[in-house]
Amino acid sequence: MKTHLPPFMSRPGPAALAAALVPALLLSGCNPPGASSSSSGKSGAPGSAAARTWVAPGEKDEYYLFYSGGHSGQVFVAGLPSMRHISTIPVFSPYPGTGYGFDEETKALLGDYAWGDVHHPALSQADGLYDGRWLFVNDNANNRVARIDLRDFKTRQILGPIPNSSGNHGSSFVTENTEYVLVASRFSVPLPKGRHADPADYEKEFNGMVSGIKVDPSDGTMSVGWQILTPPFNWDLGSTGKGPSSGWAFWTSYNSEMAHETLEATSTQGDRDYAAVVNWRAAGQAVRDGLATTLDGVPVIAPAKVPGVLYFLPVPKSPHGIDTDPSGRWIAASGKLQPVVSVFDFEKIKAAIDRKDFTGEVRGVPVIRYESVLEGEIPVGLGPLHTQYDGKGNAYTSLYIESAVAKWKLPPWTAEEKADLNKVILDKIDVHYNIGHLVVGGSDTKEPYGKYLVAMNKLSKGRHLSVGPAQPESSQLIDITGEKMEMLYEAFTEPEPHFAQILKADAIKPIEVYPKAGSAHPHAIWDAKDASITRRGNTVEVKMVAIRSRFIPDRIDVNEGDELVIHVTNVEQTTDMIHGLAIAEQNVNVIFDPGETKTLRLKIKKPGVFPFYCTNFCSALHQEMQGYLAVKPKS
Ligand SMILES: [Cu+2]
Repeated sequence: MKTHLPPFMSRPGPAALAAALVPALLLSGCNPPGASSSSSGKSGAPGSAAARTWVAPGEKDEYYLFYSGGHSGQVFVAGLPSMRHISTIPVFSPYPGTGYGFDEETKALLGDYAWGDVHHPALSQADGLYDGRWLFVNDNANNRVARIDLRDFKTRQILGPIPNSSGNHGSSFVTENTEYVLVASRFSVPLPKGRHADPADYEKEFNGMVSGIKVDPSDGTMSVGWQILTPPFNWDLGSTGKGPSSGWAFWTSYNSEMAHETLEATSTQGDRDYAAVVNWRAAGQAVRDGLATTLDGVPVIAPAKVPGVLYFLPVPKSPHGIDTDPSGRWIAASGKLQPVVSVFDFEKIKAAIDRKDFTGEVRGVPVIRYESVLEGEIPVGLGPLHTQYDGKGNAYTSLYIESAVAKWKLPPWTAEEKADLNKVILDKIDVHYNIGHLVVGGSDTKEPYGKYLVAMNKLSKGRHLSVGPAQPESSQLIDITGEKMEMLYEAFTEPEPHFAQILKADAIKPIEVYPKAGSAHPHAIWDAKDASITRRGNTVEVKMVAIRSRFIPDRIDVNEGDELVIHVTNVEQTTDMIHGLAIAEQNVNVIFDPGETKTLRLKIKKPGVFPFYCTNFCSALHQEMQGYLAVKPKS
């Protein structure tokens, strides 16, 4: 490691700061061979990178980073630039850490599923900017969309399985004013769901779907608004329009071949696949005009019969990402198997649609002429996947095969640049390794923050202490404020981040407690004197108070075979004063935030005495916060 003196060390400062920085210095200073020159930081000063990610104890990060947790079914929250994991938000999977999935309210959210596959988080927007209200995430496996409320960082709704749609990969993409969360099906199935068809008849019998999930502006409640029936193309990633492309949305597909087996070979035959160009405003209008047919309770639009709703746009080759720039004019789509990003001009797309500049149609859906709407093919490198924007005219594309991020310049280009688009590639930085998604804060808004880029890498071999045959995923923080990208920091996460969103910390003000005033929970009790145990037939209903350091009541008597219902209110009004209720051998662990009321229900299956206790450390007398569930045998 070079021994540059980090700039801050020349200033007087707490010795603790310097000492604490040493590990960070070592981390960012030891770039392996193959790292690009820019990855070691300005003039090779790792201390500079360390100082820029250093958030001292007691200090707060500038941004939230919301990572998708993939098949963990969760969302991870980290701070930027420190990359410190600060919270886990369970969405599709039970999580004992917060008691999620143990009480009646969250059990009902999870329904029949014990997991989900979170891919693409999307922050709600107002007028094309993050409004800090909600985070939407999709479940690729079970065709659902969830809404997290950013007042308390809790999952408040899970919608789905969405009718007529299978493999919800192509979501969540939020429109400019959160009118809709747009989703598209990755896997096609015979419709209506539940109908059997031979996969050999895939092309004839299977269908894909684009869905508009309507969002109630008052409280965020989602419902399926409409759907557009599509050929079984395997829709992939999408993005929504703004500015000139306002009212439109785009998805790539990786199986325009409509192959149904050995896709690795059969779906990669064509030099181009189709992207969907969807006029979602027109789709909403078509439904209001009565042009849809109801299928499984949802108005479904057949695009051949409703012109103007759907167009196809060829994109090379087996594309993955398609991303609209902050102006809404430029749309970048990447072919995994072709080392270019195709940049389309939405003005040209609009003009081509208006003058019917089509090369044909597929099932009655016009195919827009590629050459007429292309602005240029940027030779970014191998395995381009996703593109993000900094709001200063630059784009950043992840290169899976090359394990790098390419920075390039958006149009307009000079004649000289246009003649050789290598000239618009401004920088490249190595990442470790095999990057999938990348995120620039606010890239999908009108005004990106443009300060940091986080590379989410699929493989991290050898980058960390070994934890056995399975390695954590790696995420790398890159400073994009200068001409050259600079590698600042590397962090590891649980499986498996697919995409992330970055939100300015001051854009939200989470609540500190659930206030007693205004508590509308029907079973909330705020005073120990209101605690009760009531028997009705075989059901025993308990209203319980949790307070430092007691459960009231702390003795519950029931009979074997009873149904026990306990409503617990944590009457604390101090932030972070959490209690939990675990009952031994009953698989119960419910956690109560201050001011929160939850209900748990259990069938008493065996006699005996079952201690219960507080699981969340709450005071010096936390150990004493316990009680007994005494169960008399049947006979
Ligand atoms: Cu407690």
